Amino acid sequence: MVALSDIHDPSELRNLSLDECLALADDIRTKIIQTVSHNGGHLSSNLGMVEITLALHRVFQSPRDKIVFDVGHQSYVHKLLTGRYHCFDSIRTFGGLSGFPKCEESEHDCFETGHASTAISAALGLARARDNLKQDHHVVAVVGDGALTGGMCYEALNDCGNDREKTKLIILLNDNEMSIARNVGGLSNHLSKLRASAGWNRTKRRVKTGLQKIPAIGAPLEAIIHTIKKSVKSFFVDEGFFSTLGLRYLGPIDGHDLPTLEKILEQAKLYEEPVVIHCVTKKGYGYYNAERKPEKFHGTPPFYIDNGETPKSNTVVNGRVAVDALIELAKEDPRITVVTAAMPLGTGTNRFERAYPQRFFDVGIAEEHAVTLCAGMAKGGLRPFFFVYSTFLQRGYDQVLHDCCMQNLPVKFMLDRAGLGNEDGQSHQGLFDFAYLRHLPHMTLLAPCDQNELAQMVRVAHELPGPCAIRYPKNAASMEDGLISEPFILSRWQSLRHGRDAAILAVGSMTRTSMRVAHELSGQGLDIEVINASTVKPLDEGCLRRLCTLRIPVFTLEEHTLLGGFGSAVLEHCAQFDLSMDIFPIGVGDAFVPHGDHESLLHLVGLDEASVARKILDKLHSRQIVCRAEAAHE
Ligand SMILES: Cc1ncc(C[n+]2csc(CCOP(=O)(O)OP(=O)(O)O)c2C)c(N)n1
Repeated sequence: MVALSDIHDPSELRNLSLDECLALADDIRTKIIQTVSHNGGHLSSNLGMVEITLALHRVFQSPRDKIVFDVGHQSYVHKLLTGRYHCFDSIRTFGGLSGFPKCEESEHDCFETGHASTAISAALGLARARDNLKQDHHVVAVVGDGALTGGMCYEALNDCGNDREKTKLIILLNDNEMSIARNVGGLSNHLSKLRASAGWNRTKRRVKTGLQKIPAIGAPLEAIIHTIKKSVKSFFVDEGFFSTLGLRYLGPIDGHDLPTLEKILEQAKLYEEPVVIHCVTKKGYGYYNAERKPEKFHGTPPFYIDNGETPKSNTVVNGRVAVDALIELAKEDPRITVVTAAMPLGTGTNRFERAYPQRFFDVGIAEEHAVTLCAGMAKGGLRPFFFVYSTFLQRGYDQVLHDCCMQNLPVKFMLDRAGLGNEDGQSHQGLFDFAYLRHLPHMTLLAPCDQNELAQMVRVAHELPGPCAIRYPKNAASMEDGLISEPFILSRWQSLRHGRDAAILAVGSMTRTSMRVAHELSGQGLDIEVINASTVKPLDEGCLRRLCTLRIPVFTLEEHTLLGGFGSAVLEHCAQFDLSMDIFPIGVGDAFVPHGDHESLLHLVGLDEASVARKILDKLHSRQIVCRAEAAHE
């Protein structure tokens, strides 16, 4: 038997017997379970993808043939089979393998993903490039039924069905009936009907025997296609969605049945047009705890393999604080509704669903739709709150602008996972929200420094007549209570510590850092004021004027990109209103930030306490403020 550690290239898989492949499948599952139990990561999606990935690599010749994984969170098996076994233990750790496809890691990763529903568009683009450049290889998009709730998929499928330009493309739909949570919506219902109307188990058997009758590869093409049509047509039933779009549909087939998968993929290769292969899998397949709780193990922190438990933590994540505050408010105001785009658990809004099922809406992975849905709700008299990760609202930019802000509608955006600190890496860092929201007329932008302030902001945001976004990180660590003593007032920044040598205008999670830095620098005789700039738009003009009269250097500090961020806002304001001050923005530079633990990433971008202190000290040295302070101290 061949060991997984001996597979250095997917081409080696093609010589293996079925038994060897099945043994390999077991090894892959064991390796993934062990690694994810240690590092955390996307477990159940990958366990469900083992046979599909083996089949893909046995039938296609990567890297010549291109395989695009939608979202990319299910690419661990692919990584193990494409020469990354020996560094797989490092997955999702700082400097280690990414949890998503990364072109720089391997020539077998042909397109980078992280956000959902992009694979069909990307694969169609690769296919059209192939056609125009007169190349000859296969392109496969691997898409989950959850990702298929995203609007981009429909735009791409519609384009695939374009009669004039039909091209050779394989879309492998991995249908496990789950997004992160149970999948939602009409298409999901349609897939269920396909499974049911095909008489799923019966079809499974018939397809198997039917396919066994199909001649082996190398038989004359026409004979093969004729046989496929005869044998496949009677089993595969879609007269609905995909066929209507002009796409050939094959399925449903058992996505854990390796021989059947390989046969179907071989047949799909023969079509000169787009083919959808509908595979049915079980999320978490092969690990009891993940099969039982696929949502919990979709993206899991480290856990104990024997019982599936995660180490207990006493911290309350910030999202939960925000949702609980809203649950309270919703008692008083029946107009409050909550919307999520397929993230009820991650955003904590499943708690709101339990309290108010009729006022909760999971729209699937459909951020653009969610925003305009909220705009419609607001126009219709409701008070919607859209809980969404900062990075995923990037999708809904035009909807925020065009549908919410232009009409000044009371839609509230609760931006979770703002800032750094994500093992998921570049695609998931929440570093751009101020920049993509700040310039929109009517928008109010808030960033609490602790959980108490977050809860207060929910109430204040609710009372605002227009759109408002509150951004907060997941981690409670930088947001534990105790920083603010006065109530939150819109556009009124609170001074948390007085000082006469310099001031730090700190935003959100950076407020605690600023307090520590100021404390540390006080040991060197520096007296630094720390201001909690919790309203990022509109700015606190009074505070800026006061700082201007003090004539001290002002540092802005934010866990956000410098371009277009809070520091930029302060600079722009001061330039516009002739407030003459020395302003030094500190934040994230103009580069994508990779994956890693929060501490390492803060250090990497220079936002850890030591780096911030050094930056401030250097500036003050260069301005000779340090020498003055030292002299005064002595
Ligand atoms: C635009 C966007 N919104 C939300 C997410 C978060 N997310 C990651 S995977 C996932 C579910 C994907 O479900 P599916 O495609 O069926 O794959 P499965 O994990 O079930 O195999 C979601 C909602 C995302 N990656 N991108």
